[in-house]
Amino acid sequence: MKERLMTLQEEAVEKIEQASSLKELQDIRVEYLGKKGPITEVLRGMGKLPAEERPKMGQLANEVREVITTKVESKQEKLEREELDRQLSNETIDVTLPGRPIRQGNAHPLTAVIEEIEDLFIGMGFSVAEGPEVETDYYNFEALNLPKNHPARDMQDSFFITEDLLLRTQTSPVQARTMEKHKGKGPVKIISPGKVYRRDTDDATHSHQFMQIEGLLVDKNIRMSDLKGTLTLFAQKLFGEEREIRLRPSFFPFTEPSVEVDVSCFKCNGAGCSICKRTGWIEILGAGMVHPNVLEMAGFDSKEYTGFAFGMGPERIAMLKYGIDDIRHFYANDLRFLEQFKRA
Ligand code: 2NL
Repeated sequence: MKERLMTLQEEAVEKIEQASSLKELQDIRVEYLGKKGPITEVLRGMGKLPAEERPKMGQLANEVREVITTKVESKQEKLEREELDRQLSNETIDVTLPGRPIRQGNAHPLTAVIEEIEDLFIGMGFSVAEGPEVETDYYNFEALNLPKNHPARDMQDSFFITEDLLLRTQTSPVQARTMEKHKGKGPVKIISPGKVYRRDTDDATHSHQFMQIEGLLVDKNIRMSDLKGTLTLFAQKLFGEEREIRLRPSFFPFTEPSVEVDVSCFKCNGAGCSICKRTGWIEILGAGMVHPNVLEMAGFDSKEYTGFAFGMGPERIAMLKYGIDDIRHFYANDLRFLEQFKRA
């Protein structure tokens, strides 16, 4: 019986050492130490032994069981450690790999130009004003000295929603609304950037929806020279310190007198080139002294107050500044176009 026990121990230890997985080890433990295993069997057979041998044999059987149990436990620990090491090495993170670049967007070129213009005027004490894109006939036309059936309305083909509502054709209604809120007391000093709409057929230089920035200054003793000085600074900020402006007589229903404003050509410095069509001058905006009718309708006494106003198309400014040849590029959302205007 003693020999049988020693053989079992040897056999079991051998198998345990060979075991290569936790499952295999578990099976070996059950095989040798389980209720139906050989050790239990040996212990059951003890009844047949002479009484004086029983304690010795019992002790030996327990020792064998103890040896196998300890072996299984240490082997189990070893296998578990190996499994963990394997997992850890499979899951290693290579911290030296370069990171994936985060795609960074940039401001739309129109947004960049509009914000540059806003910054300039904010720097001169103007505020930025906004208003509705769906406007009443009154604020879009009548309050700007364009009564119903006036022929000057033909200059702005419009999208009407009802008899009395339309998509604004200019941002001037924002100026009219702001003047009204001041209840006849100056100064009013605002610029109004925003979307405007005209019933035009889209081509390289026309769009049914485009941006406009208008400016308005109403106070006592505002003169044409204030307009010229303000717009000179504007032209120099956008097109270079050496620029000059020139005013040519024009007509707008809401200003009197009215002027077109040209900037000396930033490409040829006035000598004449293809950009300025050999004139040395580039038209950049329209302006004038606010018509007394417009001041009166908005609640200002035109004997006490005067003002200047101007309006420009940021698309045109951006096209000139960056040499863009088609207004439709601004609205096509083509990244090959948009990514060329990363702001510093
Ligand atoms: C242009 C010309 C202009 C104005 C806009 C204005 C607004 C009020 C009163 C008087 Cl409330 N004037 N705005 C004045 C002159 C010209 O725009 O060619 N824009 C693209």
